[in-house]
Amino acid sequence: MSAMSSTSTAAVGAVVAILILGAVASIGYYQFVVAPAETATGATTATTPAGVDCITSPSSCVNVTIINGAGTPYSGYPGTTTLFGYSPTTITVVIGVNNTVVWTNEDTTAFHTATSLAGDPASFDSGCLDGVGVPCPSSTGVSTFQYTFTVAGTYNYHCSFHAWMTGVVIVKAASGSQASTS
Ligand SMILES: [Cu+2]
Repeated sequence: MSAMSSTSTAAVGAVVAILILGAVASIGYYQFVVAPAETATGATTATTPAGVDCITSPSSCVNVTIINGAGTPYSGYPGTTTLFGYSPTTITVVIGVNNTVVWTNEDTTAFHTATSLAGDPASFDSGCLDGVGVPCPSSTGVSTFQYTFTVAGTYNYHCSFHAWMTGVVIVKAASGSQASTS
């Protein structure tokens, strides 16, 4: 009897442990996935601006795909020397019209980022975006990144993990309100 009792005690302990882990995971899911703007440090970031819902307002947004095979240079285009990773590689957006860009990692071979480079008019960084079946080392289940450009200019960006992955976002001022240089 005592053996059975200790077995069921252990079973109860395991269930309790699983429940606690589940609660922790749920809190983590809420903090980092459901409410990414409220980071664990309490700092708000500019990476998920409020007010732009690309699902309900797709015309406000431009989609960029991180293509399958981007983690291996040239693999997507046998025989070419063209560097690649983002599709379209170069996009042009207009402030107030379609200046929210959504990157989605569709690569089944690697996780990636979309990260601005020094000299850009403003900075952005997706952080690690999960690949399809390829979670980031500290994955929170995020494979898309949305950023709204509010400063006109040309942005060169890259993947922090793969130097050959580069892209360009050309941001134009809204027509009739050219940016002043004075
Ligand atoms: Cu990459």
